[in-house]
Amino acid sequence: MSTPSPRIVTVAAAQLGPIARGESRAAVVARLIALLHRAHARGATLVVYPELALTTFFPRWFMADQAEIDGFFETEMPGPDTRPLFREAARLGVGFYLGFAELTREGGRTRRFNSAILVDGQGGVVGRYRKVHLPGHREHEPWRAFQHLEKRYFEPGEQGFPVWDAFGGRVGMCLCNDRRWPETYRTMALQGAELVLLGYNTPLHYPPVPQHDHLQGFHNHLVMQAGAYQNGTWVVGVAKAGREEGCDLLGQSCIIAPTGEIVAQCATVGDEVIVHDVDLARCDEIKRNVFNFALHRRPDQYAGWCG
Ligand code: CDT
Repeated sequence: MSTPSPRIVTVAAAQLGPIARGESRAAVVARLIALLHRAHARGATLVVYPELALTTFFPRWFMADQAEIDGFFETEMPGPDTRPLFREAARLGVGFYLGFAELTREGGRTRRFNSAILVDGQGGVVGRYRKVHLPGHREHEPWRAFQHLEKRYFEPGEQGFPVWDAFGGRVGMCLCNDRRWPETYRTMALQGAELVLLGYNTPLHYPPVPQHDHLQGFHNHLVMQAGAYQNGTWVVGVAKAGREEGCDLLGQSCIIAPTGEIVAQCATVGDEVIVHDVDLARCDEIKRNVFNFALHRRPDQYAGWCG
C-alpha cells in the first residue's frame, strides 16, 4: 500500500504555570504572547493554550456574588484584553486554540459556558466549542480542601463535538474532563478528525477519592493516548499546571501521535513550550488499518447499549 504524502502542521503546546487570583488579564495575555513568540521562533503555526487560560481556575471557590463570578468571564472574544494576542498572532501568521469562560446573551437570557475557540493564522475565529462534560458539583461542599464548582458556574455545552477544516486538516476541540470520555474522541473521529486540541486544569488531589491522587498523571496520559490510538488522530493536551492558590495542578502537557505514542512532553509545571511537526497523513496508518471504521466497526451491535 502506498504511503501518503506528508501533511505537516507544526504545533506548539503552550503550557501555563499557575495564574494567581489577583493576576490581571493584561499580565496573563502578556504571558500568552511570550509563549506565542517562543512557539513561533520554533516554527509553530498553531499554538494550543490551556482551559480557562485567562484567569485562575475560579471554580475552586464558592462565590455567592454573581458579579464577582462574572468577573472571570469574557463577554466578547476578542475583547479589549485579548485583542493584543489576536493581533500579535495574526502578525506572525500563527493560529491558536484558547480556553476561556464565555458569558453570552442568547435567546433573551444570559448564558455561561466553559469554552474554547480556534483562531486561524489571520486572526479569524474558525470555531467555538462549549464543554460538554462538566465535572464536579453544584453546591458548596465545605468538607473539600477546595471546591470544583463547574456544574454551578457553567451550563453544559449542547452543540456536541463539531470538527472544522483548518490548518490543512480536520480539527476538533474539547476541554479537560471531556478527555476522559471515549465518546469525545469517537464522535469527532466519525467526522474525520485528524487533530484533537484540548486544554486542562487537573488538580492532583481528588477530594472524593483521594486514594487515586497518585494516579492523576497515569490517568491523564492513559485516556489521551487511548483516544488518539483508538481513533487514529493526533491529540494535543495542554495543562495549566503548578501550585495555583495552594492547589497543585497536573502538568504533563503533551503531543500524542495517532499510534498513541507521546512524541513531546513538558518537563516542568511552569510556562513552557513544546513543538512537534505533526504529520496529519500519519492518521491513515491507523484509520485505514486496525481502526478502519468502515471495514471493522460493528455499529449494529452497539445500538441499544450506547444510549
Ligand atoms: N477542569 C476539569 O475538568 N478538571 C477535572 C478534574 C477532575 S473532576 C473534579 C478533570 O477531569 O481533570
